[in-house]
Amino acid sequence: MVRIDILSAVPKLLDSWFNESILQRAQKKGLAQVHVHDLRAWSTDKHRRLDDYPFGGGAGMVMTVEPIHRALESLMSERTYGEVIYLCPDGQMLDQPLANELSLKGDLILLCGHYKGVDERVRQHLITREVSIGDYVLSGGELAAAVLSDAVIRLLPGVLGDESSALSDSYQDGLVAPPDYTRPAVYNGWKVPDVLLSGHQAQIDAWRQEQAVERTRQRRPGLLEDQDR
Ligand code: 6GU
Repeated sequence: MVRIDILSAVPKLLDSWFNESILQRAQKKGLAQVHVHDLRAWSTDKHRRLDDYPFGGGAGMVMTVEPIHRALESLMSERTYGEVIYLCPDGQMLDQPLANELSLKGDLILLCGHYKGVDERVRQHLITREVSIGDYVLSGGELAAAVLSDAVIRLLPGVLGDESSALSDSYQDGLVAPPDYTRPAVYNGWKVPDVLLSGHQAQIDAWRQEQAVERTRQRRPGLLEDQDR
């Protein structure tokens, strides 16, 4: 059982997400638990504020250290976490190898930034790692936390129906996935490749491998370069 605790200033953004989809199945099967916490619960401010003006001036607000520190102390007094991850646009880029690594870490805390982000001392002293989901800016870390949780939880043994399907994902072997087809064999004159109907498994496997390599060359040539590293 992997437990993911998400700290957010806007927890209701995430509640519906984790109560649907594959993630709900994983939770029902007892393979994962996701707990979304409202950071305001740890604010000592009389208005439950989580942010304040930046020292030195400038636009935007900064999330203060204290509620985050108190939230982390409270969670970490209950159990040991493998990582405390701050989601931010300048973190390490999430890719499949990182998702694989995080799926082996045990319980995780995900801290969602908002406004301009958090006081730098949170990043220096309270977290173990910083992750981004891509080179674009979102208005908060919640979507990134949902993306990261999905990528990690679906890798846990037993979450996907077909045990092999997480391993045949795009990117898992450093290639994008080959094309899939289902019935009918001809639709509107559009035909399924003959080899897939041939019943010849070795030829089918070879065709899929060839397609995966060719598609990777066309769409994600960088993945082929990464394999030489
Ligand atoms: Cl983790 N947070 C925000 N605010 N923007 C992002 C991101 C995270 N990853 C990519 N863009």
